Amino acid sequence: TLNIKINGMSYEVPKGSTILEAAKQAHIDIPTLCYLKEINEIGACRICVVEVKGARSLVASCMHPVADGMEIYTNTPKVLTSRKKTLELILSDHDRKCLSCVRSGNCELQKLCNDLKVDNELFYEGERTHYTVDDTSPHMVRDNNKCIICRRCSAVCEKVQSIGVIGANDRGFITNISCAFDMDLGETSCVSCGQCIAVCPTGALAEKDYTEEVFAALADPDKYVFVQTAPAVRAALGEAFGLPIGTNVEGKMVTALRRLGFDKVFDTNFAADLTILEEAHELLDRVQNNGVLPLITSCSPGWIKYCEHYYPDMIDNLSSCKSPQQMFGAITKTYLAEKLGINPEDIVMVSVMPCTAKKFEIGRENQNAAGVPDVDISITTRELARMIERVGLNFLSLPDEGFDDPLGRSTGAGVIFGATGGVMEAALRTAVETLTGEELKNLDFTEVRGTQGIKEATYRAAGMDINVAVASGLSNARKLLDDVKSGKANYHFIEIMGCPGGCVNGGGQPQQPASVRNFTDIRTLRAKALYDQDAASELRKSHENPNIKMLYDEYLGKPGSHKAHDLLHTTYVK
Ligand code: HC1
Repeated sequence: TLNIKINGMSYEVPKGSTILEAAKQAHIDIPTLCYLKEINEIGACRICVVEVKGARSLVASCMHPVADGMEIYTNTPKVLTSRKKTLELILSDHDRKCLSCVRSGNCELQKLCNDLKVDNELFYEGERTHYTVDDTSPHMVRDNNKCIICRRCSAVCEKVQSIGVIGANDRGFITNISCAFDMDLGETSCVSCGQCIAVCPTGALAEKDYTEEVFAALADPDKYVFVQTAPAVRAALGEAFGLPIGTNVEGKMVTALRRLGFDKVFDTNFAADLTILEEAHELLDRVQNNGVLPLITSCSPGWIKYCEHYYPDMIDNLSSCKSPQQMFGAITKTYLAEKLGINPEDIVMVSVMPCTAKKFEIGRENQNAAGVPDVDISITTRELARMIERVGLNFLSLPDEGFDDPLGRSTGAGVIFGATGGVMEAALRTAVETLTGEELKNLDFTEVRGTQGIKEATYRAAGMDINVAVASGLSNARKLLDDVKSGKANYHFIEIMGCPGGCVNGGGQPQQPASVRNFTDIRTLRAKALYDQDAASELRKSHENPNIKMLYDEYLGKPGSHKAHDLLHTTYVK
């Protein structure tokens, strides 16, 4: 450890800490803007400056390591004035329509301006840049008039997702974050993952908001409006209402949806169970009949688009299963519509997802089992939170209610889909029991749990070794696929999720500010909510879901049947 002084008080801090980290241990939150731990460590914005005795100028605390005997001052007039000036300069070229901004109330810039008493927004009023809003991609809107050029978005796009479709163009006053050759985002190979939105400190990046369309459907007396909620939504929606990260709010979420006016409140987890039956069947079929291996999961639409763009030679490895979101819509508009005696054209299927790429997925080809789109509107967790606020529902005091039957019933295997490794674990529970014909003693495949970017394991069943791997975050997917292609790795089954940590960390989840992200393992906390729900579930294997059994008995026949293929499987673009 090292001995240092902060604001005249002595502290012992670990060697290798930055000043920012050392101050955190001393209960001092130094403000940051551009800094994102391990993603954007560029020390550029100068909000986190502090005085260090003996240094010639103020230093950026996010990057500056502590040294033994260092004396640091975080709150001198010089420091506070410098931070305020930086903010005034940012505001001099910032669209200050805070009243109507989607981030009002959780904008990091707004909070800093309040905290640092920036009381004259026009201090450096003068020339302004003006940008056209880019709404060309299916999932998001980019408004550079609100961009502060912190570069968090481009760092996450390039380093975490290994895509890099956005970056700084031009220089000086007109520096702006945009695509190569000023192309629209919709023209690039952006995969719609929304990780850039999740890290944006302001309202410059936001999902395309479809809340008005949902309200309009709810108000239409001729429509049956059904909703499905993704596994990971329940683990994060509470954050939008101030609950601690990792609080499972499934019961309140269901109640809120019912009171918003949805005719049926269903659970995507049901379709996650259905996916497992189809995908486990596909895996065993490929293993036993010399099919293309490794089989790779297909639930994450950001990953699918990435594969189509960057690994077109591996398209045949993708599972032909539609994602649970799409299977859900397909079953609702065929099986359920027939059961209820309603016309699929009169159903509006809304999905609530932690994901922005799901907005893209609903418009893909070959996703219309009943001749109409399987899913009509996909909204994010954040949009649902806004709907709840708009109608004045007091979320925190709502009672807990349960999902509707029959598509609200699910198992613990379905809920863990929302965390990296969860689809693999759920599939193994079913595949191993199917292969051996025996009941598994231990349902926890702990080797594939956890937030590491790449995980590997080998399981022995019915005399054969099953090699599996799990990757989350697209740069990890790239590493794994390169190993597969070079012959360095040999797997039967791979799970890939586009977002690092899986859907719990999706681009549509409530945004946590960098002050939280830099010091909290958000993914692990949200994932724990799902694993706890699984552990507490009466049924933990997809093939034991009684309503899935009923669906096969009454309608689909067997997993992999002709009808199942017609309704639940899809194709990809090479
Ligand atoms: Fe996901 Fe999935 S787990 S993709 O991460 O397979 O979005 O939560 O809904 O479709 O079930 C997302 C989550 C989600 C699908 C399921």
